[in-house]
Amino acid sequence: RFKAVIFDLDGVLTDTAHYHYLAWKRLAESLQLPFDQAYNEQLKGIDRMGSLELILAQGRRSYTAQEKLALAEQKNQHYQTLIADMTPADLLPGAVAALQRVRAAGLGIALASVSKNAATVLERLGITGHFDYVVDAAAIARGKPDPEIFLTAAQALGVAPADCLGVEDAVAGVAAIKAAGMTALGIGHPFVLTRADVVITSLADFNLAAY
Ligand code: G16
Ligand code: MG
Repeated sequence: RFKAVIFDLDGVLTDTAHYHYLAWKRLAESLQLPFDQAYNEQLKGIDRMGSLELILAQGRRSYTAQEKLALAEQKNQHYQTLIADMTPADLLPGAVAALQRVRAAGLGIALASVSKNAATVLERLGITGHFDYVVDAAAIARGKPDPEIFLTAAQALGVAPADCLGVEDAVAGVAAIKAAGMTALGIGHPFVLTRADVVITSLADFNLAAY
């Protein structure tokens, strides 16, 4: 019943969500700010500057715009060091099979990641060729939970939002899919992704006909 599937990257196709966590943790520790996995849940799918604001909000002092840019750049350097050694072995179980099944069913495939490193990660994973369209994060004005990134992907594929299945591991991402008027497939836990239409543990359980 769908005409296209729009995938998130981090935490769906590969576990860069963990690398983002490690990079933010290193930055938070250098600033002596509290940061743990639970707080990190709120950051998933949130863009770089938005994530930084959430981390800095844990402390008392205020930072100038210039300081914030420098801190975001530090985090990005930690992150780029972590992703430098990624290979196709870093694809999550079922990721390539899911992309192949969507393709075999004749549906369009797009990537909706707010990460400015997404193209690099796709290359390292060797899956760039699976996508009809990859949204340029730099061209997106409003990050998740705003629907803009998913709507941009649907428009580029020439498909109505109602005919799209969005796949997300983040609370903000699921909210963006629903705000776009699409069906949301959550990857993770139903207690966390309460707004998803269906939740599966990983793409290893992906069954297009069931959604
Ligand atoms: C991802 C991550 C976020 C990260 C964002 C920006 O979004 O989930 O944690 O803050 O990218 O990444 P970068 O700093 O590389 O631009 P998504 O949409 O892929 O889940
Ligand atoms: Mg994600």
